[in-house]
Amino acid sequence: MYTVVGGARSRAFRVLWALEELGIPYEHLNEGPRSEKVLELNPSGKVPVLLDGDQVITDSTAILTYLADKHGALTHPAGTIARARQDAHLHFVLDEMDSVLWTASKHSFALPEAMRVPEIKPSLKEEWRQSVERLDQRLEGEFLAGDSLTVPDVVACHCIGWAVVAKFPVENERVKTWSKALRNRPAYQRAAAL
Ligand SMILES: N[C@@H](CCC(=O)N[C@@H](CS)C(=O)NCC(=O)O)C(=O)O
Repeated sequence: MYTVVGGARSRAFRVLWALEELGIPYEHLNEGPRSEKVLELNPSGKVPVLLDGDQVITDSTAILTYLADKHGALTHPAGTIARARQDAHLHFVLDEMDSVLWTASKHSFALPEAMRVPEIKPSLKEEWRQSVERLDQRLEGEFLAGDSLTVPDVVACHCIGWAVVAKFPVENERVKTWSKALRNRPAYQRAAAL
């Protein structure tokens, strides 16, 4: 039995959505970052954490890749060119989308107030605008890597939702259409209901 540790409003959502797509039962512990339970499992205090029996796996994309490889879905097989391209999309999403939003979050609420630099926001918004345009160029149609949902779609779509909450605009029509279709998937809706 898998246990997902981390609230559905955090990056744990990516893992909950993936498990719903895979149709695998799991338990969900709605723990916030740095809770006593989370610190026991992950010394950095970050969520999500996945428990596979008594094994602990940290970092949302490591967890997604583990689940996808183990269950043979949401991924191209390891060692193929298709997988290399899929992983390149994933690294793009982490470098150019997740990191921009996380830097914005740090300077909005995560860092101690005295260390926040609100003046960084306009340049992050411009970086974000460029990233969304680059995401558009990467879309192969309905998905990022081939003709079905893979790990980078999950992470990128989560970032789009995060951007909306953070008031980082998403104006590209193709990206809006792609993310809307993903959000309409029953598995996404089930995870969102958590
Ligand atoms: N690269 C990690 C980042 C995890 C992360 O930063 N999670 C946030 C919540 S979405 C957190 O726990 N932040 C608390 C902190 O940084 O102290 C992942 O993808 O899981």
